[in-house]
Amino acid sequence: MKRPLLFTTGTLAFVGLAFVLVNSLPGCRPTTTKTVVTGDAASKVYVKPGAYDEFYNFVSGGFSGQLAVYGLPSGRLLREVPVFSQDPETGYGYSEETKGMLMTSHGFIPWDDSHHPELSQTNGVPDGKWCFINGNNTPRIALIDLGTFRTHSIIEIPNSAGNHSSPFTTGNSEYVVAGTRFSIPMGSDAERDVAIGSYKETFKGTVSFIHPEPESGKMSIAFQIVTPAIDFDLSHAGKGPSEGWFFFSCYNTEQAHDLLEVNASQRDKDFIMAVNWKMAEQLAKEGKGKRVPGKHYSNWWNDHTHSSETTVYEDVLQLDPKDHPGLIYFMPCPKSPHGCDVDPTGKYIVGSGKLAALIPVFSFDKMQKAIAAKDVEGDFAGIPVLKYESVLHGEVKKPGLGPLHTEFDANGNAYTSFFVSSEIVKWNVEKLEILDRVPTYYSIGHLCVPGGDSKQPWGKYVIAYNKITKDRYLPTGPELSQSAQLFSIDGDKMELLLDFPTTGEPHYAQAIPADLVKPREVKFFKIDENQHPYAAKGEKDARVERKGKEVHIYMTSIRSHFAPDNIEGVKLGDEVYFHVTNLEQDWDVPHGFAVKGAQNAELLIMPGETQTLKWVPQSVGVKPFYCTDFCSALHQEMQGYIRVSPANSNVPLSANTKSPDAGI
Ligand code: RUQ
Ligand code: CUA
Repeated sequence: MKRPLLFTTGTLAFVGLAFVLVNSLPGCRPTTTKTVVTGDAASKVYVKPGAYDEFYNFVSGGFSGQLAVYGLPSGRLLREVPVFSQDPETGYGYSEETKGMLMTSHGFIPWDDSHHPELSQTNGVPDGKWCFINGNNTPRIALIDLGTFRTHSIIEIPNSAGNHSSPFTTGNSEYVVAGTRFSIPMGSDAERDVAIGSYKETFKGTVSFIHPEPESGKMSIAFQIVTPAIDFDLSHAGKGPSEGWFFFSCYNTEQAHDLLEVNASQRDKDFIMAVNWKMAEQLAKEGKGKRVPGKHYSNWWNDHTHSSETTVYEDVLQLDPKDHPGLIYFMPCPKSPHGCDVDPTGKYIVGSGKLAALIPVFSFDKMQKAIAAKDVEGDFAGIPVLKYESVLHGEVKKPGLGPLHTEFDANGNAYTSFFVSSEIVKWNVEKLEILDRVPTYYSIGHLCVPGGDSKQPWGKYVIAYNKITKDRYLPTGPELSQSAQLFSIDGDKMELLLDFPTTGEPHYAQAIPADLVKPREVKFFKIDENQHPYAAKGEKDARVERKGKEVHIYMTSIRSHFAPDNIEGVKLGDEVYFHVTNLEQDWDVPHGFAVKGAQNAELLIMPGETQTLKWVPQSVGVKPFYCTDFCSALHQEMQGYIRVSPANSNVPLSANTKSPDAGI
């Protein structure tokens, strides 16, 4: 969804003439074009054949629902990890084992809109163990295991709608958070069936704290804090001195429920909400709060049974800040803040107001003093609102138009993206001085510095994720792929090195040195540890069994044959389950499995794994099946037949399990 304009005329008045000028330029091309790439840029991104990239870059797929992994500095696409969307290439969400990963209280959901990858952390630094990502549409958080680069668990967030402010992590991944974008009515059916016009009285927001178990990666909701009805946009955890707090940007403090474009842009300032999560954790431990209705699914991938497992929860622990003074505070923040970023020292919180002509930087220290001195300007729906001047470290003046997101380097500098003026601006956090600016092509959304939201940024690059591509690549019809741009930040001035296309719509992204991820790699699954109930751990186990209308085929695959490879005795009306075990015990030898007329997908089975394709034959005849992944010189011979007879046939069920390995 590439929208050339962030706002329409209804809101232009707020930003003024400069805004009109920029927006009326074709393709938002910045006026200060600096397209010249210096001669040695190519050598800085060149990764010679056979050599590895220095960083992994985990990039959200946006409306693709997936997570893409690129190498940096080359910009090479290494993998697309299926997360929230079915993937016929691997069978994810189609195989009997993986379908459960996409189950929710709304039933099976084959898609979502994923915005923010967030790496797990130890002591405030990304550790290369997991990558989290949010699903916006049907509120969920996924955890991707960086040993397998597969989705390992997905939890649904109840009492939430539009899980945008998510899944940012605390310093030791004790929690990842989920703040609702849309406030909604909650509770019983009668409490939820209310007039939309009663928004202010009956709607509520929530922010949820999700705990991933350190060993298993199973996720559960530790507690949920209920808030006045507003929209939450983004968030980040405190660190260092601000460890124990979480900060969320909020807009629509006008509490509008229609025409938000205009009606949620009325107030001069919205809020950053500060949450004392250590206090919330303590309250939860003490049994405070109450369990409220909130049915949700928590799905988990078992690497031994090669199957998903689901726990369904009926309720959730909710804490109401009205009962617990000190749990949350609001800090006024100009105007419709989007990004909410905490610098590496943990002393400063940056709010980026989409409609603001400055960047406010808040001081955690001042915030604590204001809380102690009860230095409030009033309350919002019962929640104390601290005084802007009292919590402000200072403002970056005239930084650009439409600030969205900020990342940091290790030298006290911040890099803020500006959608409207289409640029990255570098500034000093302590001094609030602008140091440099570079144009982006075009209309940057998020940006990423390796480790740039952590205690210890690795720096080196800033990558822009742009919403509009226009003339940057060869045309591909009405839709162009979105684009990323890599800049060096080693010197005082940012330097453009590379453009590369991205899949889906990149929102946020994170990058980590490859050396922190590589040692964790799983190269294959051990066949002895395969506990799949339908595994055939060797060709001697290959067989066919009938249970009423179900035919279960225990099938093995190894270079370059299936056992069994000829099956007879299936009848129209049967449901056939191909349980295929890949017997290989070597890296990078998946086998595929496809059968003619299958209405779901293929399977791509990793070494040592068992996966199941359900097939309901629609006609009589002999149907072929084959391996879809070119696995050996005789890959094309890796094939077989299954005979389908009429419903009343009495062809006996039989299977040819002879194989070269068995000496035929
Ligand atoms: S968003 S482009 Cu993170 Cu969904 Cu800012
Ligand atoms: Cu197995 Cu091709």
